[in-house]
Amino acid sequence: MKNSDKDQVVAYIGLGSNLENPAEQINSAHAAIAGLNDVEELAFSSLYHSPPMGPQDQPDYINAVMAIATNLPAMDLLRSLQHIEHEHGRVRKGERWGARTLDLDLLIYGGQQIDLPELTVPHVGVAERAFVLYPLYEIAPELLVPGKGHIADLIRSCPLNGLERLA
Ligand code: PH2
Ligand code: MG
Ligand code: MG
Repeated sequence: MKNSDKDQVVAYIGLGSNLENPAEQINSAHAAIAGLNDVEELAFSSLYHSPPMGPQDQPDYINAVMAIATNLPAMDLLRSLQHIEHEHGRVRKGERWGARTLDLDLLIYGGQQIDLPELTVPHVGVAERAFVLYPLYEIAPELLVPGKGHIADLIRSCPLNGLERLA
């Protein structure tokens, strides 16, 4: 079901890739998200290079964060993001934190806190992962992360862990 315009929310999406030309995967996913019905792009961060969190026998990642305004309910947005992951050759192998061509995480959906088997918002990574927090801070330095606090405070207790912003 589609929400009406008055239900438009600002949402933030985390993008990550470490296979098959990661920068290209991120740029292509950016275009695919911007092209979704009922989604309007508000901002897109720089690309960031980051060492893998989790298993170390995998390539480094490219990460970015995108802000959108959308009328899509959170679960519909999640489905659309999963569809884009699939189109980019994402194969779910069941290995936690393993390599992937494209990972799209719904980080924040308006002021909502969602706790469903399939969807936790804000995303668990928002408060503690440098490759999420720093790109998010770049495009939303005043953001209040629902249930977690002001982004400036979260950044202060989050070391860079090798994260580098690409020119
Ligand atoms: N995503 C993971 C696992 N590890 N490491 C980095 N640097 N960036 C990611 O996006 C990432 C990760 C699972 O989603
Ligand atoms: Mg992820
Ligand atoms: Mg994911």
